[in-house]
Amino acid sequence: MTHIDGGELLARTLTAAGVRDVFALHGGHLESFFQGCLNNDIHLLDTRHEAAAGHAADAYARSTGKLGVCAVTAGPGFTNVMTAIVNAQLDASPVLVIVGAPPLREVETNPLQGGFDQIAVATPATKWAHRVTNTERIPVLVAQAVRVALTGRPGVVLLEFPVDVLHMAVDERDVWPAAGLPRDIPKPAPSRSEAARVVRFLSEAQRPAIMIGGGARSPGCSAALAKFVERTGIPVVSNTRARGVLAPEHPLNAGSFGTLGVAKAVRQMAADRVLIVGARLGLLTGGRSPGMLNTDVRIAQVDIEPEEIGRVRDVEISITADATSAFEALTEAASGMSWPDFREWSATVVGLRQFDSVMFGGADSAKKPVHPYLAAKAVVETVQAKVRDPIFVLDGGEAGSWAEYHIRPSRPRSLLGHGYLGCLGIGPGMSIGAQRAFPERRVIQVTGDGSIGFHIQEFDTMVRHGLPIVTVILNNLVWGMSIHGQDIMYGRNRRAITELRDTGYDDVAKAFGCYAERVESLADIGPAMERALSAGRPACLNVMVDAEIILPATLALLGSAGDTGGKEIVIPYYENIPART
Ligand SMILES: Cc1ncc(C[n+]2csc(CCOP(=O)(O)OP(=O)(O)O)c2C)c(N)n1
Repeated sequence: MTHIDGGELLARTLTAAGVRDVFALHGGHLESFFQGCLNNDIHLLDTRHEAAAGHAADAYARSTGKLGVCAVTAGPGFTNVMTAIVNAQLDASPVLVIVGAPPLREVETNPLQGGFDQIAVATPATKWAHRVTNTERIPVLVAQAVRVALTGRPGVVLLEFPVDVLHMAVDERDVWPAAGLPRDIPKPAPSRSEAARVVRFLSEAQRPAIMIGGGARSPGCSAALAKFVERTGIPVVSNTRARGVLAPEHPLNAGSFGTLGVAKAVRQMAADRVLIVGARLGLLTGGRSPGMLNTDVRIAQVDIEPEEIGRVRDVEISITADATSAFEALTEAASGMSWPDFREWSATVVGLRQFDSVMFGGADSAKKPVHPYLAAKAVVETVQAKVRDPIFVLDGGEAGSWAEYHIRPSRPRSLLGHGYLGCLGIGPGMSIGAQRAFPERRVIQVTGDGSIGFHIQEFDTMVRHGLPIVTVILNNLVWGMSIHGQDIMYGRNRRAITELRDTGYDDVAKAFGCYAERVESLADIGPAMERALSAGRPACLNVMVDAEIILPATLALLGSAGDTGGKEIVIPYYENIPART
């Protein structure tokens, strides 16, 4: 008779599911699992805060498309990881969170690190959250968790392991095997008639566009999408998560969703029909406002999650499908058809994708502190010139967006940043997760001086684990996006809690063991970046940038830049409220 404990069962099942890496921070509640990881060659990467472990697991998932896993202790470990859970869940990232708990045998005894219901807290924030109460069933429940995380619209699953359940040794013959570990992820496809309808719908457009989101990162989608647009001549815009699905130099790549707004504002040309694939309607598609899409735009939407289709706006054609299968079916339906000539329209939108250079390209390059657009350009262009297939992680309020203007990912899953949670402080953990997933690629984090403060201690994790991440802090000595909004709404003499000081973040990074520099002029940024990239260890550049420059998106998020002629009550970041008189 062989006995086996819960931690070993958990580690073995994860191994069977293909898990090789777990991001964690120690807590005795999970001790038998950590021992199981040692036995099963699961690599444990320990961070200095549980949120960073969660963000790392999330980034591992975002950058690979595979399951990301983190393990945190009962009580405070769980509450600390909560932010990362919500951040991943809102962006449909497949993450398994393993959390400890006091012994089942001791419930309601005011135990250590207990006294509240973790599953009740996690349930509304996850796809599935479950308390494992029986050691013999660990493999089958872990298999179920993996399946739920990865199939349909991916998401976060949380399994709570009370310490007695995890440390209990059971007779191996009583263990339920890990039935149902996913082999292939199901890929629903449109029917022929659905595909034909979409193709007809697009062929009757005058100014059609394809909008792709995170769902378009599914395997094979890049090739399927390229084939479809080359057949039809329809330009493509993407949100941050889908950047790189279509090659940056592709003649039909019109950049970000924002290009559609620019085409409206600058050329008075609006898309009349759009096909939205794997992207949710809402914040990122301009909400209900006509800034990006006219209110009468006609929409066909493809999503793996049918409930998502039609949110905020009316959708004429709804299709439940995986993005790759959808583009394959559409290409088939489109073959043999003759297509209208969209060249003038597509050349217009593609030509506007670098409108930022019109707005900011002429900024004074000798000025100190440096214009953030130019600083970010120097950082990103140096990386893109020196490094093959870098991964960028964007954090900060405005800082990351300044960098995003310049980033041209040559493949999908290479640009990680904010999603619906809009959560500052994701950068260090995400960089760690991406670097662990791709040890041979370079990971560059661009963040703000406010944001780096949330998890500055993760420089220690980078150093201990030999992760040569380069962190660039665009330092404007303020909470930039916050102070800009505050100034516009209430005036510069009404500042409240939006100012910071000239902290030596580079000194802090050095103390943790990083290579670090303070950079004050534009001309120094490129060479400093080269030194950081070749330092052979984690590095940090503290780049002084001009606090007076406002990111266009900050103005857009304030609606009418705060000047509504008294007709609206300005609500930062959301729809203004009409003032009824
Ligand atoms: C965790 C969290 N706290 C607070 C906010 C609100 N917030 C949004 S942008 C911003 C300012 C960011 O400042 P910084 O990181 O210095 O970047 P900058 O805008 O100056 O580039 C703040 C405080 C948030 N989004 N997330």
